[in-house]
Amino acid sequence: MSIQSIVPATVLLAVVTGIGGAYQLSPSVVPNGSFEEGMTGWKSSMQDPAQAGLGMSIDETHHRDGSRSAQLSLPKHGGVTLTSERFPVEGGRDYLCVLYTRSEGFSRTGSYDGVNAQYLIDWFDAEGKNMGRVGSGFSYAARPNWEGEIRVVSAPASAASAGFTFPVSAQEGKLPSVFWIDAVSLRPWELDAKQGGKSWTFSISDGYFSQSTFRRVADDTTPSGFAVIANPRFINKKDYMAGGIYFRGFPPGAYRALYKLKIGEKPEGKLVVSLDINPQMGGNINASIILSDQFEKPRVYQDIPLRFVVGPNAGYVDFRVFWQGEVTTWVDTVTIVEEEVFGENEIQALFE
Ligand SMILES: [Ca+2]
Repeated sequence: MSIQSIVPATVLLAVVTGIGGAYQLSPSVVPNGSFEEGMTGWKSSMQDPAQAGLGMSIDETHHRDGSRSAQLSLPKHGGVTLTSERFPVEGGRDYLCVLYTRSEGFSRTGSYDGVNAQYLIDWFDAEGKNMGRVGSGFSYAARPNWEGEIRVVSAPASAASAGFTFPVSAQEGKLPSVFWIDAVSLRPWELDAKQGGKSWTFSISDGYFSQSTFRRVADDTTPSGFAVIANPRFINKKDYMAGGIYFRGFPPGAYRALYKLKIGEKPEGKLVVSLDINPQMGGNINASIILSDQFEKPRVYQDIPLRFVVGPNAGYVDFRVFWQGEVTTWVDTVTIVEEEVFGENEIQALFE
């Protein structure tokens, strides 16, 4: 193991020791995620490269880990995109994504002022075909201190490799802006649900769905006797089959959402739903696209899991099911199972 892959591990060491070794954090699968080897494993591209000072460099002054970080500069308008090379991942596996950023310029008010930065993870199958993308936007306000982003991401079952993309752009930006990135990691996330952890169940037919598009129907196979149905024979619109839960009861910790879903038929490779978990503050903290192949059989409810980590200032959290318009789908409940509640040490190590 090289130095640069050891260094980011120290960030999470408190987590490993803080809860008696329940976490088994493997090394990150992102090559040179801390930019200690300069641009090895990364490439950048420019939009409107004629702008003086627009660009990407390795910064040895600012760093969250080691002695270097990636610096993306936007003097006026234009864009810079930093992209990692693709690295192998295991399909169907959960990964803990942690990365750190800081910024100058952007917006003085905190609302959008023409400058935008985000991170994206693309999944690819063995043939290199894009299997989907997850990610999130960063704060519009400048953040002079290094801040961590943390989320659990679930590699699609057919994923064989993945890559990070960080686009930073200024369309009508009033402030020259600089964005730094460091300690980008993706680690296999092994934590199992703890014994006796709390759980919360939301019955979607109680009203947590888009009622202008979908219907509550009787379903004797569910505990409540009701479910929400989406049938492409009658509905030609993609919409939220579940959402609006806005639950505030989570202490900072690791959780697993179980979406109880059923499909009417099992065609090959059809999009059924996309799932996402959205806190009030910050972008979504996990998302996944669910294909018909992921269901064992038609007409039987199955719990589709999606794991997530909640920080100290998440606000409410919403659990959504977005129907893709192709396969008859029922949703019964969303159940959230506690995996681990973080103590002060873990919160400090992961979020501060
Ligand atoms: Ca570094």
